[in-house]
Amino acid sequence: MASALRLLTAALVAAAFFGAIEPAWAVIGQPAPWELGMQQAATPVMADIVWFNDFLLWIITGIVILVLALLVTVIMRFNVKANPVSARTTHNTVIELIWTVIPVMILVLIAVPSFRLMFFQLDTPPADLTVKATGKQWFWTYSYPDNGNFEFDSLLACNSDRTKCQSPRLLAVDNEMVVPVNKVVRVQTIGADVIHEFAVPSFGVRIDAIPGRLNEAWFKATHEGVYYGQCAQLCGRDHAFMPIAIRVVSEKAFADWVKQAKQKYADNDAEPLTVAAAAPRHGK
Ligand SMILES: [Cu+2]
Repeated sequence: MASALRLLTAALVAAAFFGAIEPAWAVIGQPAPWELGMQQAATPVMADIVWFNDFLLWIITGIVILVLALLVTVIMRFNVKANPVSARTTHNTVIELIWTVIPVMILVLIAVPSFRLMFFQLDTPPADLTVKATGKQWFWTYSYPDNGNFEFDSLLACNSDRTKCQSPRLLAVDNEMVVPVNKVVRVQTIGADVIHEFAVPSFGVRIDAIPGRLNEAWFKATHEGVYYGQCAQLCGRDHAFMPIAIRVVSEKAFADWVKQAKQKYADNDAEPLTVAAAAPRHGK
């Protein structure tokens, strides 16, 4: 018993320790060693998700402590030794009202910010630009329909047997998706072969890419930088090797990039947007 208690204390101290120094290791937009919480928020939606998570944690903690206290009271005060003659009470209107009304109030307290967050996340505001992300086995193709309609493939930046990879390993890609900072970006997702999922943790974006169905999500990145995500639906052999990398840049840098990208990916223009490529096209 004592050793179990010591183990628990050690675990709690370790958790507090790693929790406390987490920000020192955390790099925005990607996972960090020993990370316990969620990735740092880079969009207003993700900031709200983090807030809601913490809010629920407080409520859950309160409920767990209350239930534990009730259980301990029952065990100590109403066991056969402490209370040999049990009471015959079967109904108590006041307490029945309390244990019905209070949980309902707690649920309402949770439901209001929960629904507000859901609408915030799912209701796309007027978008400044649209990027279409097509999930393919096993890479992403990004199209920019309102910036010249160019498109390009985004592949894992590793050699063929994945012994040498660019950093961050298994997240870096050859051609990043580039978007301007502080702009509402509408992401349309579709699958070209099987179901994939466009998931970027620090943006609070997670939306299926389904063949034959155009899905939509949005984000507004508030800081420049590179943000990483991964395909989040088991989509076959190389599911783990089709990361998402989004570079958020200033408006001017974005305009420059669009100019270059239009030329660089010009030969992709004639291709239909959602046809599955037979093999990843390198070197474009
Ligand atoms: Cu996938």
